[in-house]
Amino acid sequence: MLRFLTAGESHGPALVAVIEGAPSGVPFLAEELGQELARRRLGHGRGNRMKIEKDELEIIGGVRHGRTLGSPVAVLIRNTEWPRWQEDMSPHPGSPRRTLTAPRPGHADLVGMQKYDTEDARDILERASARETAARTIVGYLSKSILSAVGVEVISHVVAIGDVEAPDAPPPNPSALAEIDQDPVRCADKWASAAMVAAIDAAKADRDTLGGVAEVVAHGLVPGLGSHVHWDRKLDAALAEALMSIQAIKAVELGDGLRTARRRGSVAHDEIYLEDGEYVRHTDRAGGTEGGMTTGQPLRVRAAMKPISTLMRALDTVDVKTGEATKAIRERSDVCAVPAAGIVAEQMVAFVLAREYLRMFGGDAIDDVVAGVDRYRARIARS
Ligand code: EPS
Repeated sequence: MLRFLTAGESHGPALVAVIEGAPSGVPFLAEELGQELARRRLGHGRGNRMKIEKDELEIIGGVRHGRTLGSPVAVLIRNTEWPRWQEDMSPHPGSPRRTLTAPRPGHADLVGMQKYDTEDARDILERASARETAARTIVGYLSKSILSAVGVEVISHVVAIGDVEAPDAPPPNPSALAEIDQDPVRCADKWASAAMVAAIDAAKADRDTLGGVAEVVAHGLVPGLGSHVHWDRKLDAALAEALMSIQAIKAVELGDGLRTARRRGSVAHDEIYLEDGEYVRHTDRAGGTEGGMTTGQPLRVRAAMKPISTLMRALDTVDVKTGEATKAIRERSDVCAVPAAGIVAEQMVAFVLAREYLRMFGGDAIDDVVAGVDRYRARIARS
């Protein structure tokens, strides 16, 4: 079973990801991983740190000459900011120069301080930070490499920022990804993109922040990933869990999701036809899953991100030391991180899909997985 752990604080020396259960023979190249990490730093509305932070990576296990060995894959990303923080974030005994006692509404700060028995919000916010998603990108890169061997590609694009929405359009193909990545907000629609950039600039001028929605699309899937037989084997449930685990994600939608709830049954589903020996559906309202299993159509899932809770115009809070009303602490902050959240959503969807491929087709070597997929495809073919 493919699984992973990450460790590391936002301003600690490094982040690390350990991934276990990947087959041998999967291409794993530091240069490609570096490119994937760079994609996550993209996007209009990101703060200064993204200009400074370089994601210096080191592969420390599980890979030899550009391929996985079947042993745990471990990768370290050094925080280039560490030299400025090594005193404050030192692992050795001592005390910080100053403690942060004004928790930010919307963050893990206050509840974390109560739960973990600390009066310094830094003890909490350092790990709650979305910096952790850099480590998830390592997991996503390995997952995509497994998926690529079985002909699956996972991409993402931004469909809303604040109240600006991209017009409804068919989900983009993998060939559109380079252009999407070049767009300042990773939106496939040029007009909507310009309005999104303007909305971010306006929020910044007001010292405010913006959320939005990113859509992940996976092409080339076999029908039948996941299962109807039990609650914790349903693929849509696993996708929702994985996406909801991303910092600041407040809602997940499969296919037309909420819009489907408002339709009549006669126009809510994807009717089935047999054409040239293949089952086809001419609509994709369900988002590519039925009964908790993939249908073989493109998978389409959306994640909605709340506006970042660290505002330059700080929100009301209470100082936990004095009990007095005050303004929340202000760290440097991004105005909008939806384009980056879309990349992270891509990584988490890729992880869930790769895990399902390995669960369904097994194999300790990637060629065995591929052979299993080919055999299955041959069995379900109608002629
Ligand atoms: C983050 C706050 C900012 C972001 C950071 C996530 O960091 P800082 O407080 O150091 O300016 O830049 O994101 C990353 C470093 C990253 O790699 O994504 C937060 O509080 O979530």
